[in-house]
Amino acid sequence: MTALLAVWFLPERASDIAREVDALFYGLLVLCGIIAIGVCAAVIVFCLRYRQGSNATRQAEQKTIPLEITWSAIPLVIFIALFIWAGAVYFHMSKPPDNATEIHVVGKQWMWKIQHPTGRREINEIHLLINQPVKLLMTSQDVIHDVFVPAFRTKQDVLPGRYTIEWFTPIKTGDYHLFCAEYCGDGHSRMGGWVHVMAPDAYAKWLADTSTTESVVAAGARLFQARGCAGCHGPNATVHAPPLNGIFGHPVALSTGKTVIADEQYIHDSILQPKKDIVAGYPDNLMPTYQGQLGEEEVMELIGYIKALGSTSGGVP
Ligand code: HEC
Ligand SMILES: [Cu+2]
Repeated sequence: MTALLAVWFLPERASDIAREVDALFYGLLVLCGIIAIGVCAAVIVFCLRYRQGSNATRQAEQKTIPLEITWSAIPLVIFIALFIWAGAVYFHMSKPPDNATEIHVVGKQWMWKIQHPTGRREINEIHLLINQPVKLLMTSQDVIHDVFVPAFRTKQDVLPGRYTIEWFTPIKTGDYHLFCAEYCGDGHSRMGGWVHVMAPDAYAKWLADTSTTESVVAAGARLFQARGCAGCHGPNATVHAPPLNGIFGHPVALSTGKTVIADEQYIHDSILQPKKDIVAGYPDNLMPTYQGQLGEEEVMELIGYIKALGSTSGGVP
């Protein structure tokens, strides 16, 4: 039945989450519909029964407490159930599986810049393999944008200076519209493109196209040398800087006594605003800021490289 309704009202369902989102949507729609019909019916019945001149009793009800408890308790149970249902869908949408392919997305007025782990870049287009979970690591280099793929039922703001993620598993081959869903200036309506979900053989053919030069990790490694990071963080550095091997995903003690997990945002901020969080036991004025010197795409490549560094102790090789 919901499949039939989806055909009528909603765009195609091309991701695994779409089914859950639609079920929730129709659940709410049916519930609201039942309540709306009930209220309208009550209005009509009361209009007729208590119309001027009718001889219905107009005396106030004496014992109203049981009635009030009933009409409070029933909606409470229904709303808590809805909360749990929606919460379950929300948590599913916010936690990408470990085997998800990570794709970098940078929004700017007015285009989407995409980079695959292989290093391959695209603009306003994303080629994906069917049934392979995808995690988009997203940021903006100017104003707030928003990645919206109706067929996947996923939508997430993309913010300057901050990372957000969006993940899904495409389950149907085809071309699906990609929109920017946050008004971002003149060219907003043109800021969109296509997501191409491909079968394994077509995807392999697309991948084999050799326009790719270096992988994200290789590009990050190159930047790490070229931008002087290795001069301080490398194994032969004479400077007192923390080694970066294996820090990703692990706790870091800060000079304030707090401990944070070294996630993408932490590393991003360490590079662009090094004064924000100082690692305990290290000088606070040594690491230069790369604000204005490294673009968001380059910072993402550096993060890709730092993520890939093994957990061996000592400096960066
Ligand atoms: C002049 C030396 C120097 C250079 C160049 C430098 N860093 Fe640092 N970096 C430091 C020092 C010192 C710290 C520790 C103090 C702090 O947190 O600011 C640090 C901290 C960090 C941290 C946090 C480490 C942790 O253990 O939590 C990261 C990530 C980082 N740097 C990445 C980079 C990257 C990427 C580059 C190149 C784009 C770079 N650094 C260039 C000296 C340097
Ligand atoms: Cu936009």
